[in-house]
Amino acid sequence: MTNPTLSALRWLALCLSFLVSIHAEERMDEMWGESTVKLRAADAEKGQLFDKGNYAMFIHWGLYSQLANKVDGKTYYGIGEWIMNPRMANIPPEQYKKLAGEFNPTRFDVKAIARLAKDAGMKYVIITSKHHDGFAMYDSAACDFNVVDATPWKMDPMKELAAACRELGLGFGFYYSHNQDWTFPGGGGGPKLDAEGKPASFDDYFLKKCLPQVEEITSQYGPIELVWFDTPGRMPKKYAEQLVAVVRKNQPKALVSGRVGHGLGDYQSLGDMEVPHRNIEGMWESVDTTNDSWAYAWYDECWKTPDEILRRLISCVARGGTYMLNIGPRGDGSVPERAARSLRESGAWIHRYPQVVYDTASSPWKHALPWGDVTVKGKRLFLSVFDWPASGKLYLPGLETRVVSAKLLDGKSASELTHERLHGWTVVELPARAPERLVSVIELALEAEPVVDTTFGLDPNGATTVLAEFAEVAGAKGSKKHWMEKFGEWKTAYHIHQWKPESSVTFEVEVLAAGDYMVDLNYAGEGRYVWSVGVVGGERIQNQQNSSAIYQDHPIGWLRFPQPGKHKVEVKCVDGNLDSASLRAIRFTPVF
Ligand code: JFZ
Repeated sequence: MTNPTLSALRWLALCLSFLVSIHAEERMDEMWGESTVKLRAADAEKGQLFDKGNYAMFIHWGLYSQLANKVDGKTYYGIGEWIMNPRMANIPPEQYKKLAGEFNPTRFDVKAIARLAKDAGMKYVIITSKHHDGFAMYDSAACDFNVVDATPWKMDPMKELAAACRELGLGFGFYYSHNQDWTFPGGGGGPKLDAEGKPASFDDYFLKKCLPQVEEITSQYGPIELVWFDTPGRMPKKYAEQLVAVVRKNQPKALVSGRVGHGLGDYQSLGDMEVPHRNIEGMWESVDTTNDSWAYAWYDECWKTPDEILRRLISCVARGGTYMLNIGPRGDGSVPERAARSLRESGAWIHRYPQVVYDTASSPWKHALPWGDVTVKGKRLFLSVFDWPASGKLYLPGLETRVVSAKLLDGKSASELTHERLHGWTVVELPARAPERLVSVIELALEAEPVVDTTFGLDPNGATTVLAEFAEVAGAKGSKKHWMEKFGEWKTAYHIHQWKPESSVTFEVEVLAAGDYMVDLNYAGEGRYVWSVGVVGGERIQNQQNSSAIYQDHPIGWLRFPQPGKHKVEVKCVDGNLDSASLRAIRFTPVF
């Protein structure tokens, strides 16, 4: 005989779980714009915003923001949150700590910032809880060098910001500098002696401040999306393991950034300000900033346009990653209006084309195309056209799956486009005018999931650049190089160097038609170089051009491709200072 109460309870539980799943589906619908997300019961929430939202707001805000890179009337160029560091203004810790007494950001508006992230199309917000300077931007019992105890403002912005984000269906999380702490004795890069003049160890910092603060930020601000640990340096693994354990204990559904160190993160964090050129497997993110500094810098008006934001976001998602874009509020808490405008305008586009960015798969071409990039949902390809062809034709190389239909989207409706196959290329007829000022989208419906030959097709409409990282290198070396434009403003390039007379660098390309193409080489070096460029089995050209310390395009000449199809193009450096020669790309422009 069944127990009527028990069966009623079971029925109730079943109904509740069903309602929860509908709510979750609706919530996901609301978040992704369409219910393509199948929630995994086990971790329905863990990493969904990261892995399918693909776009987040980063915020660098602290005492450094009020300096805005100017100290005693002198401007220090570079990333503002490093202003106290010896490599910037070299402010002694005790002098820096006095800044807290002036911090009164009355214009910090949590609802406006959450609304900006929402309007931007971002799915969660990650804000600096404690950067390398050691100042906690939340009410910390572990250390009184914090925004409530040490400032006239006496407010904890994080509780309200977390609530404002949740109200708008946004995730929330923290950046935390776990190794570097320049004002706490024993912290990485911090004082070596404590207030009593006794030597301070890293253990002192870790046990008195770091570990308790990570406990605080993961237990006092509700559910968080992720903890963005940063710059582990040479922090021993045991410390990182303890921090990860705290996150797992308090926030089982939160992700831990790759920069926690020792491979303990849930995903890979790429170097700063870098969008990769080839697809990367697994969960990873690019972090970038709306100008060139993470924290507010008075002089930095070098804002990314809405178009640049969309191109970097779409290409990051097309490579398989998540794009986290930073704003640096001023010392008074206000958000630079130009940054906000770029975020809103690019966000308005995202709200019209959610299917291009959210819950999409990476491009089967595994690299960008000359005119734009591609994201995928099952049998649908979204061609994001950054540069609209004046010829009225869009050329898509290598797609081996049959195209059932082609449509031009305009955010509200779709218009059919004619398309044909030509020597293995898909050619789509386009109207003269692009429907969008920023990025226009063509949707291709395929008869099956896309199968693609990823060879670089040389666009008949115009220039195609093939980066050195896609070349076969013999007798030279290909590797990534990083440099700083201004301090902390990192740039990345893959280059081919250590040339020898017998070095051979080969690019495989495909042409739709036989004909002449103008060849340019993008390189840096010292003095003049003689380059030889040849189609294997065909014409070879040679020319001498000068060079400079920065990468520039140099014309080599017209090169003939004898017939349609695939060709190998070999580049040799025949003469010049081979030790300094650094090749970054080759560019082909059809000559008709
Ligand atoms: C770090 C911080 O030092 C910086 O202030 C900012 O917060 C940034 C987001 O993160 O800077 C880094 C860390 C790692 C790399 C580059 C800059 N990296 O791995 O190339």
